[in-house]
Amino acid sequence: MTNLYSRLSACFPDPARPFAHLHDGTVVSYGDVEARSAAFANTLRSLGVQVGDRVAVQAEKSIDMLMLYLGSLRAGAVFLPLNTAYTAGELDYFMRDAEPALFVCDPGALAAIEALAKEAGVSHVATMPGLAEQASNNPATFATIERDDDDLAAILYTSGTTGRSKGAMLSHDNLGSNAFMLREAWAFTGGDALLHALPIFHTHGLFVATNTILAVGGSMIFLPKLDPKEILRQLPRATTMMGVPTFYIRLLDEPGFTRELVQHIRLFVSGSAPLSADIHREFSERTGHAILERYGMTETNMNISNPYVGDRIAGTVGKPLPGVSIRIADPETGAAMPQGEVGVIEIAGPNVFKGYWRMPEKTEAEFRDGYFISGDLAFEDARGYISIVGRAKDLIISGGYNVYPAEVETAIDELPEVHESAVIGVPHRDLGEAPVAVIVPRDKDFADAEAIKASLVDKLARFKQPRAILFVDALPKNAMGKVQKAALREEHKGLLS
Ligand code: MLC
Ligand code: AMP
Repeated sequence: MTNLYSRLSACFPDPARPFAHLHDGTVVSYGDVEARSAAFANTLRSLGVQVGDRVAVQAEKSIDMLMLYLGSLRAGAVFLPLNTAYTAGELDYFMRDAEPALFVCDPGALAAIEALAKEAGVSHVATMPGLAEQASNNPATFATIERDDDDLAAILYTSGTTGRSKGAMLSHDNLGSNAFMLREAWAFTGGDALLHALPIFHTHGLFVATNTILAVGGSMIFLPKLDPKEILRQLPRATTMMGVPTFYIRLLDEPGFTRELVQHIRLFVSGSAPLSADIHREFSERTGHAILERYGMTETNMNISNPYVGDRIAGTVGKPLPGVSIRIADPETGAAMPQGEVGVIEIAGPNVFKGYWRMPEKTEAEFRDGYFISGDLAFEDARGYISIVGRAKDLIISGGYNVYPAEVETAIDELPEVHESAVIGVPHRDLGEAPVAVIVPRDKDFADAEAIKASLVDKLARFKQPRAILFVDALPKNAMGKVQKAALREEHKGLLS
């Protein structure tokens, strides 16, 4: 029994028990999960989706999208969710690279997606509500397809420090092993009600939150997005919540977010970006709860976590999770660093992905002795707690979304007004950090930031677009001609605060 769905459904409770409480008051039961996921699996079959085919989805968060995810698992297809912020140019690449058998989108995007799909050779396009309606006309039973541990369950695209996005291939056991390990590590039970306000096109909202709840037969309060006022209204019904640091920063801005409101909550989890020790402390003082910070990646799911029972130390991500092997290595040689010294986090275990889709060389380059090289820099203290101190990779994390400066710089450098550019992450109270572009214009008198911003609108997803644009005569460079980003970051660190 290695199809992830079969493993999860073996833990489902009585069919009448709730799985999801929706925003409009609807309750989706475990019986509904079984029936709707079967109906979606049958719908995929009827559209000709074969075992191993990719099912790409770019759609607003909905319970139907979750049921399509489960239906895709059951049908043996490979689920490929895409950030709703991606532009046509970005989607064109994903379609050509992943060659999905089906692309599912929102109704408002249908015409544009159909045009792109035609060009890219994708034969089937459907809207999420259209597919849901088809599912309603299909049988509500389906014999889940048997899959092996290493067969693919999902592909999630992640950008890189060079060039194009890479599709991280995640197997049924990558996801299954992590979900079943997390339910123990974080003490989830069928009595849990998880407040779910994360997007479901990334690891955090789709796998960490959803799979863990399914693995205990618990329930979720399923919200469309982060709306702090709505969170305050729903918290009394919840037992636990997961979020990126911006979630907790925004909750602290709410005067109604009080100790009384959350005294019954058993666990707040933060991840996907660094949670500052100050916010951790402020949260503790306000609520009496120590947020449990954990560390993960698209390629590896969850790796390191503060303990459920024991000290949750602000500014650390805790210790390796059960079954996950972590080494802090010398970035050059791979040798283990002595305790207390900074090295790169390398990860091995059943959670580590199967490689990048159709990119064997890139995959090979990111492994050493069977360990995946994360690109995150960290040290381990005497108690075995790990603190992340920086990144060897040139990456900005804005509100939990990754922005690769190389991609933004390429888009900017293509503009006729620009000679060259450097994109840096600048501290931002709400988003953690946000991209800022430092541009050397071709004409030294050119300083039209708005024109540059306007030119990027169709090229880059909104969260990748620079929050500020600065014009300079020259970029600081070292003897090798490489831009000194650390100097730029230091110079502009107060720009967005
Ligand atoms: C939205 N915008 C952002 C943004 N999110 N800009 C920068 N960074 C972000 N993260 C833009 C919108 O395009 C919009 O632009 C404006 O900001 C406000 O939009 P919004 O829809 O009102 O934003 P909001 O709902 O407030 O979203 C912010 C957020 C959201 C932080 C709540 O981004 C979010 O839910 N992030 C979670 C990301 C996540 O799940 N990451 C997990 C990755 S998995 P304009 O121009 O229209 O004003 C992973 C592995 C692991 O990392 O370890 O978990
Ligand atoms: P993604 O590629 O979207 O999965 O993002 C993974 C990256 O998020 C990691 O490589 C880290 O840089 C970062 N990350 C995730 N969790 C944490 C955390 N708790 N603290 C610091 N960085 C984190």
